[in-house]
Amino acid sequence: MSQRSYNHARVQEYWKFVWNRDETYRLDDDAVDPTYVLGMFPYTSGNLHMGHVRNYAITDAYARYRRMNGDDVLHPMGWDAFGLPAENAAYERFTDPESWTEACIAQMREEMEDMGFGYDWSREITTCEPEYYRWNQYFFREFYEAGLVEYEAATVNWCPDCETVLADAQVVEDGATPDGAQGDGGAVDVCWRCETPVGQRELDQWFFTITDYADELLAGLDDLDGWPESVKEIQRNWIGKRDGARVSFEVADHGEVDVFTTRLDTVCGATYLAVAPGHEVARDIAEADEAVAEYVESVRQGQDSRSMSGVETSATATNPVTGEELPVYVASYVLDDVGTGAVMGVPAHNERDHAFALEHDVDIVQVVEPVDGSADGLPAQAYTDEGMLTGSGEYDGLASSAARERLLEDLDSAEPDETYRLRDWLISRQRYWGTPIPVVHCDDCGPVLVPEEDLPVELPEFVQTTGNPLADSDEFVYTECPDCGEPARRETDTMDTFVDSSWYYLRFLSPDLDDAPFEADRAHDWLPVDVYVGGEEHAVLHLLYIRFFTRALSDLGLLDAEEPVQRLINQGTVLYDGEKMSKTKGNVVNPHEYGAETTRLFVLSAAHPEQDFEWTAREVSSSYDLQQELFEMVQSFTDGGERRETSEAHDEYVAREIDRTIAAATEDYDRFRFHQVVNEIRTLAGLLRQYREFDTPNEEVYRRGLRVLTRFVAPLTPYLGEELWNMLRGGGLVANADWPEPDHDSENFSIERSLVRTLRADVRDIFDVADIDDAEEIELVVAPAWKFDAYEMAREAEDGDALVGKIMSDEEIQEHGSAAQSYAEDLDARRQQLEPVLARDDEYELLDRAAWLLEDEFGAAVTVRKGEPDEELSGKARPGKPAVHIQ
Ligand code: ANZ
Ligand code: ZN
Repeated sequence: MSQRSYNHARVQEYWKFVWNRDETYRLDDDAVDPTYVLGMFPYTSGNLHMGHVRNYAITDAYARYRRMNGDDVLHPMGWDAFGLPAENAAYERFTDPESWTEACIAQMREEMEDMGFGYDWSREITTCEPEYYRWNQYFFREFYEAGLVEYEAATVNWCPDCETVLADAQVVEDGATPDGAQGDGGAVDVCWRCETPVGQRELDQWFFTITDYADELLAGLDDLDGWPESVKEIQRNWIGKRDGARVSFEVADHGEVDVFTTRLDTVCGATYLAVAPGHEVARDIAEADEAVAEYVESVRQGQDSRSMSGVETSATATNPVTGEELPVYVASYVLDDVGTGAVMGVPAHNERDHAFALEHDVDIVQVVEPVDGSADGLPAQAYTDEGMLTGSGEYDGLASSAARERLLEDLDSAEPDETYRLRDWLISRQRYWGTPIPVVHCDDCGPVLVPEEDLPVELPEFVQTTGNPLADSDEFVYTECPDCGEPARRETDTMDTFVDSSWYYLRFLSPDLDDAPFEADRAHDWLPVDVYVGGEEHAVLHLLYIRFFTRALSDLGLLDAEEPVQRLINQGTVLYDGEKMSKTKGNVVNPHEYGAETTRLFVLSAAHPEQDFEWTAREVSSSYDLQQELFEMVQSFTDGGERRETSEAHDEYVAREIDRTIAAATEDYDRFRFHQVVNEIRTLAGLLRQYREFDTPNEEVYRRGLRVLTRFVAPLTPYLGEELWNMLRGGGLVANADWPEPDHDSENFSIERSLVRTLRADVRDIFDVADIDDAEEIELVVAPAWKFDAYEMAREAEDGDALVGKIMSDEEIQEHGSAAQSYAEDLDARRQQLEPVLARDDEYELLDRAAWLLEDEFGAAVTVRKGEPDEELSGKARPGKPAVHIQ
């Protein structure tokens, strides 16, 4: 017999060829039972790293499992191809972002194919292609017309030397590199190109008004049962809803100023009013007051970065409750776009107000004290907890929450209000490698949308420049106004790449469509994505934007889905020596170092997808060994050897254990517990080897065992799966094979498993404790029938029942006298912990079939019998726990 060992490389090449030739993973357009399995598509960085491999091994294993269960599985892949790193690489390598990106994609696609990921490559999408990004522009238009786009001044980084706007990532600390390590505190922010210190500027920028959806996005989280709690909590915090009140203060000569507060109960402690530098009243006052004008300008220029800076104005405000006159400040810590852009300053009870008051010598007036009389820390620090009101006239003695309610009733100038931490989504980027924003600026008409028929607005050719290559291209910039036809300038900002990834999951459904971004009917059939897998770092930006887009597109009538993703899995981190594998730490393991399938199998077997795990060479090699072992088993089976046709008790045991493994592994697959699947595979393989050595195996049972093993391993190591399936003459590809089903009812499977497991452990203990080394016989005695009856009564008893009396009132049990009495008492004591057991005959049969395991392990003959009522061994036996007698 020729014994080959498993040749990974050859097997891999062969089946890769077959899959491509047969388009095995191509999804039929007329799918009827859709399952959409998606991994977050990668940024095109050049190489697959271990994080990618883990991410995509998870989706691939699950997609393959669902396919074998008969689903029409959509499992696509594409490229998040725009972004700043491509631009940086172009400068470093004197090339252009497009060529660099193409090279990265070619490399990554090849590595993915080696890994055996079964993608429908006919649906591949690449976000930097005009066929894709034109739809970003289309959505921009749709959003604009629906009022979801704003064009507003915002502060940006500015390099005075390059005379250009810098993205945050282009601002580095002195001495660091753009993608690089963080310097120590106190370092200066400089331009990544010329190292000139960076300033701030106010420029008009494009925003998507995601805040219009703050409420919906927040409420929607409650229905996302398939999302990890942690991600939902991060999103909740990010949206940051705050309930409070809007109160208006009368400011002499400037009218009413509204403030937003979460602590209306502290209103009597307000000792000043502060408005943001961009607030109407600040601008108003600045017209007549030079000091204020200077301050506002310095903040605007980014020159005043002291956190508690501010300037007192000559204006005064009236406290609506106390009637006191309060000073009015313009202060930079009050943010323009939070709440109303104005606050009532309560230094005694708010930390920022406290710091401001110390800096500017404003009064600190306590109006809340701890209910339990504990220390409040004032005046050295703010007391920010709730408590009981003091110094608040008629409200004294009320608890904070009661005071807020009363004040809301009493004050005409106050009403309930809420605010969010969430800001609008700034999508403008002053860089080249992104989707051009489809707008033309006309001196007469202002910003005008590029008409739909003129889309896409394509990127001009890349040039190496200090500024924005789009702005450097006259051909790109100078155009005509779509409205009036006069000369006009194109917008030179491009879109944040998160726009690209906010709807790509829809494009996979109809990747070649050229008159719409996606087909609404198909989206209706396929959404939401059944399983979405990716890193937790995307908990907010990407996963919030994709939810926003889905809702916005539905409101625009383009889609009818509220949420894009049903089940979200954040894969854990692969660690090396306790740290995340990363280039900068120099602790990366190249996924190809150990061979594609060994790596796959290891990352899937090491832990639950959501758990972190440590990369260890020893465990990697055990993944390698498992593949060799399975190969050897199948090979020696198909090479021939003795087989038996007859069927005995131990064959039946193995047959049923195969059933039990099918049930367990199937449930594990359903719950993404691939590491448990691997345990099931190892255990069943071990059992089959033991069986083969114990006796000439029954042909049918053994073959079935190997075929089941092959189908279990196929989603994890698909190349090996195909090879084994082929050797076993399984018929067709294992990728398309049917998932195995148990031959028997699975109801008692776990009871059976644990009975045998406990029994073997018990026998081992007895051998150990009694120091037996050559036993002749092991006798297993099933408990007498009356004990099973009593056990059943105990399990069925209601909480209040007097159990002992009830059991003893049964005539047949009664007959057994004091033995019955003490067993009844024992059951009564354990009545909360009584696990279900098999019926007596079933227990007997199970033991009879499992007897060979003991025979094999302990080298003794095993007999199994049902105990007679009054013999000694019966006294020791209990349901689910046979008596063991060793001679
Ligand atoms: C008065 C007050 C008294 C407040 C007090 C708090 C405690 P948090 O604190 O994060 O829940 N605020 C409102 N608008 C603001 C703006 N535009 N810029 C900066 N701060 C602003 O957020 C709510 C609080 O943030 C509000 O409640 C307000 O200060 C401040 F003992 O009002 B509070
Ligand atoms: Zn015009």
